[in-house]
Amino acid sequence: MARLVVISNRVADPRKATAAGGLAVALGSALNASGGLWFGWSGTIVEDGAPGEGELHTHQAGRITLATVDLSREDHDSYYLGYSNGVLWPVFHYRLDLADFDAGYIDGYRRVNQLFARKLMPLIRPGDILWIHDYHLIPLAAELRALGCTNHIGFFLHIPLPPPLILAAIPQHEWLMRSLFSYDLVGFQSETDLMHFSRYAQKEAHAEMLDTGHFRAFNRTLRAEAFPIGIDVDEIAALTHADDGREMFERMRDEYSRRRLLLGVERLDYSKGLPQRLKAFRKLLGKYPEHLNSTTLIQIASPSRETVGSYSDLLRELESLCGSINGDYGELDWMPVRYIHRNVARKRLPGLYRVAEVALVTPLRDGMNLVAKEFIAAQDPANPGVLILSRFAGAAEQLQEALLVNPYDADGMAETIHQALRMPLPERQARHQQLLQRVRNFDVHWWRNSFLEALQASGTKD
Ligand code: ADQ
Repeated sequence: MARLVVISNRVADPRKATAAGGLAVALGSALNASGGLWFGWSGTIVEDGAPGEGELHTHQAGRITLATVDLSREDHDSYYLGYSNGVLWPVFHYRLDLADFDAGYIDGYRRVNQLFARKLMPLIRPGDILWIHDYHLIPLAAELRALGCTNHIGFFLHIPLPPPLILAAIPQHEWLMRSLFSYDLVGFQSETDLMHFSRYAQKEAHAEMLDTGHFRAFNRTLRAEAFPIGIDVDEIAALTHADDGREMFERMRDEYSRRRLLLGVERLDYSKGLPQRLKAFRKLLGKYPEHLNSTTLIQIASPSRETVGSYSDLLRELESLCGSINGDYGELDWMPVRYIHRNVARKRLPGLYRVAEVALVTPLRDGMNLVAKEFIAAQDPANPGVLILSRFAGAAEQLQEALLVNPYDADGMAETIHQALRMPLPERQARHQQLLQRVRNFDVHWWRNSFLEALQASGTKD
């Protein structure tokens, strides 16, 4: 069995399972089986560090070697805050208006990818297979190839790939897309993302489409395919019944025994459609008075990237929207919106999912959205909640039995929430059964195994 090397911006210790999450656990089990290596940023910022330099730290976590590199303040700010989260994240989520095309960022992005390649190269052995994750590291394979790496290298993009004309707004789009051709396999979340790649490759890069899924350009051939990421269904089910999950469920059920609960859970991010959701909830209360004094929206938004300007603007907008809904509609004994700007411990989340009657997963754009899948896995099949899902989440391609909404349409979304709250039990059960089956069939183990099988089968075709 080939040794697996995983490279991602952040590295998690898979032994700390419940804190690390399903993805770390799934990758951890593949790394453990092959005695693998996980490489990435250490999380440490060296205030006066030299750009392009960083100390390498290695330690063992069971059979897995964790190797991490520190970043200088200048590299962190241009690579992570600047190019990754100020250019690629907004553009890939179709938000050209929020992109900050500061000319200095790209240098830091390239410098850190070169630093990672230099530090990683001596750790790679012949026959290793390399799996690189996400938009922070698009050019890493090209940098490794420049240093002579001939191993199989795969890339998975966790966020959406926009249509060619949006992508083309990035001044370095040609270089970025050319970098993808240093991989043997490129994986996307959805068929839509794959279609955007295919259109870009053929129109802008004049790639030749070979047999299904293979593209040839820049003297290299790569395979591109959709591998929708899944969750560890058994892990979520077990957390639902474990002490913390059960305690959360019982406490919330008792506290809100006279209320019907709607739930939103995400990182606080403009891609998640939070203001639009709150406006729809306000419409619901305005149009259907039967929900006054009876329905509560619990909105959990964990802090995220707070030093990026557009995120602090969003925080203020949300606080003001929640304040005005509560001020206009609240009663002494009923708050329509409970907004919590904090992280909820992973082991408690499933209990919260289970107590909610409706989950509102309504991003404006999302690569996949695992909250939607976790909500399904945490339900009681005998009395399941209803999933309201944005048609612009990657998950919507698979979860067709959810109530699909357009998050830009506040009136339509208010109607759908009303419909969800009135849905008869047999319909809820039938929809949930189909959704659970799909979430189970395409779980995180399926995702990991199918990507790695495809990567192993791909050859380096120069
Ligand atoms: P994210 O944008 O972070 O991930 P998502 O997939 O919804 O989005 O969440 C990832 C994990 O974070 C989930 O396991 C969820 O439980 C947890 N989480 C979210 N909010 C939380 C909160 N407030 N408290 C505690 N835990 C919380 C990116 C892409 C997604 C893609 C994933 C995986 O943006 O589209 O689905 O990667 O590929």
